[in-house]
Amino acid sequence: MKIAAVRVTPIAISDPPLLNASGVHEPYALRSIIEVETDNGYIGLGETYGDKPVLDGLIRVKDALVGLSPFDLNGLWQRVLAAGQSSTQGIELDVAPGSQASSAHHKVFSGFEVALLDVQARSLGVPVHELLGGAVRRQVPFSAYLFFKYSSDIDPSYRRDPWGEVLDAEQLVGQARTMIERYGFGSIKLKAGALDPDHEVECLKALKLAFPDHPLRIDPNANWSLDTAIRMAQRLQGDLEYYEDPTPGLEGMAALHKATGLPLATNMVVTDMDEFRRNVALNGVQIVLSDHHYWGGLRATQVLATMCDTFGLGLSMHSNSHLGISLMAMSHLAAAVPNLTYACDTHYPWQDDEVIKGGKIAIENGCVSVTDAPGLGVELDRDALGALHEQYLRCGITNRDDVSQMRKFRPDWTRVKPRF
Ligand code: GKR
Ligand code: MG
Repeated sequence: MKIAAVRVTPIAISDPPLLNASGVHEPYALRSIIEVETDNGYIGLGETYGDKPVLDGLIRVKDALVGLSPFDLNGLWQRVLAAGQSSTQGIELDVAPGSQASSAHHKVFSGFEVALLDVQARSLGVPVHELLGGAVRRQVPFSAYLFFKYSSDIDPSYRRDPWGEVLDAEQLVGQARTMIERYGFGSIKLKAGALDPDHEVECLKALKLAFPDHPLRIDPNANWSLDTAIRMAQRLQGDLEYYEDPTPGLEGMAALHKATGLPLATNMVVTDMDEFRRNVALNGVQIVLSDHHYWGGLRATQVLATMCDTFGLGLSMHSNSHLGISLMAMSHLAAAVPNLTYACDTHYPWQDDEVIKGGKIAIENGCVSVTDAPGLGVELDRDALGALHEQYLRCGITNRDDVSQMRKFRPDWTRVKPRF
């Protein structure tokens, strides 16, 4: 079996005005959809970032894969290296983690690796989790990922969303209630770093009161100074499952852990093995949020999991805006990693668009189920792919830029971190 054709299609998916440390989400988030077709008729699917450097990298590699065996993942890595890498200029390093040059190859490799694993599994008639060593869980838990947000009425370019404005505690508890009623999530993550820290902590406390049995996490994306992060930690003691990226830098996180003893988590300061090594030396964070999209694929993330196990670190999973192919890749991976004991992050409830047949994947009791269907278990809806590609061409966005988007609403907004 050889690869006969590879297609990479950039798409734009509608996205609500979610607030974060950098600014606000644009009306569209970008993804790349990858199809790897073999000479005997199998098609494997992958999904990854759609920002220009990653898209360019995928396009540079794709034709070099023709003729390769889909089982030859080392051959894939050699071709990715041979194609060189794109500049990350213009990319928002803060909100698109793993954007540093060291992960450029890993991101391109990962997009194709998932598609090749999907082909391998389909040709063998087994699910992807079986290729990864077998599922230790069939139901993969995700957390309710809450955001402060503007109403979609703020600008006609946003698709109208039913979530409304969420800026205070009552509105946030309402958002959590809807998410939990709809999807059954058993834990909650609050994206913070957007509003005044004392106000965000008040909101978290309101969540604690409303959902006393749900483990809570807060993630200010390094937008709090060390002093602010320590002060908020004093207010948060006892409320948190973990404290995610409150303050910048590994050294800052190490100082925070030393001062507070709170379990710290990150998807910002441990994004490759070099940072992993430094983190072990510093005891900066105790929980690493994995993400196969920038750690170099499903198998590389299993290596990360082994490293976490070896060094006594916890393992969770990070997310950016994404669709169902990514969700299933995340779920097959999480199903096959025994020490991934925290509920994973996902932006999936925030996305209405979908690119797979049958529409949105079900999240029930807070979990995505993995089955024994071959491969990732999802098929591409070509009409939807075409429409979302048209949307990409129409929207004109080629790189995520939450800072410039925020300036439309607050002209004095600047790129500064930590802001508080
Ligand atoms: O979508 O605004 C967002 C998030 O802030 C995202 O960009 C982060 O990468 O979800 C992520 C996180 O956990 O830091
Ligand atoms: Mg985070």
